[in-house]
Amino acid sequence: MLTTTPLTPPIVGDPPAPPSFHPNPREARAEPLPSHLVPDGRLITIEGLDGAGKSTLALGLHSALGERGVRVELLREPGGVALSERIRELVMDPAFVVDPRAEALLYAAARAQLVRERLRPSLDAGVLVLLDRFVDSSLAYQGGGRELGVESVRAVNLFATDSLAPDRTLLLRIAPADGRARQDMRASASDRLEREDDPFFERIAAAYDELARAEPERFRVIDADQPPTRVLADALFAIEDLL
Ligand code: ATM
Repeated sequence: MLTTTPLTPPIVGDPPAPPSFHPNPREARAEPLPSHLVPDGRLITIEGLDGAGKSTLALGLHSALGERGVRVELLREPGGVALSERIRELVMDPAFVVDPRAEALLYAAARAQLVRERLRPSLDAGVLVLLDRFVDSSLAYQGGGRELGVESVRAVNLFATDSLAPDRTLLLRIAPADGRARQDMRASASDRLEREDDPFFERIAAAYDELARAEPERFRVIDADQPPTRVLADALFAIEDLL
């Protein structure tokens, strides 16, 4: 049985180490590295329908990479920083009826803040960032699920992220009915999106498949209908070239 571990906000790993002061001038020259010598960080995003096991995989990858000595940080969307966590509460609250365009803009606003406040600085400091959902979620959920169209949602998100794109995207693929069944096994109450009907999730699944087909270099599709240890092994294999 799949075990899902709820992510408590904000999801963070080890923050980039601050530059340290060395009384010895030789050591001081060695650190911090000039910016052109700091290796680029990597952005790895994890995508899929609710119930696919993204959060379990994100936690597994975070500890596996940490054990290998990789400087890695785990964040989630919407969320990861205080403002975006507040937007998360709003956008997932079943008490609101949210217009699809407003919904797309709320996710984009949360994303813009995360990029500016956390994501860009970490990548610039050479950290590998694991991100549980990113722009592809908006393309699939709002572009496909809400039928706003992938290209219009993409345009809003290019603005929001200042065109930041993942180095690799792991798509956990699961049949919508199986994702729904896993969701139903959770003790927590359904959020606003989880209350949508089956065709909504079928459109999202189709949009994800289309995105993966369009960018085979960036996407790696992983069968989510496997034990979590197999999913983790597949994911590690899928990012090996970036480590
Ligand atoms: P998680 O449950 O994976 O944390 O995502 C929150 C919800 O927000 C999820 N809902 N369901 N079902 C997917 C949805 N979502 C979007 O619709 N668009 C987005 O851009 C993002 C990041 C999430």
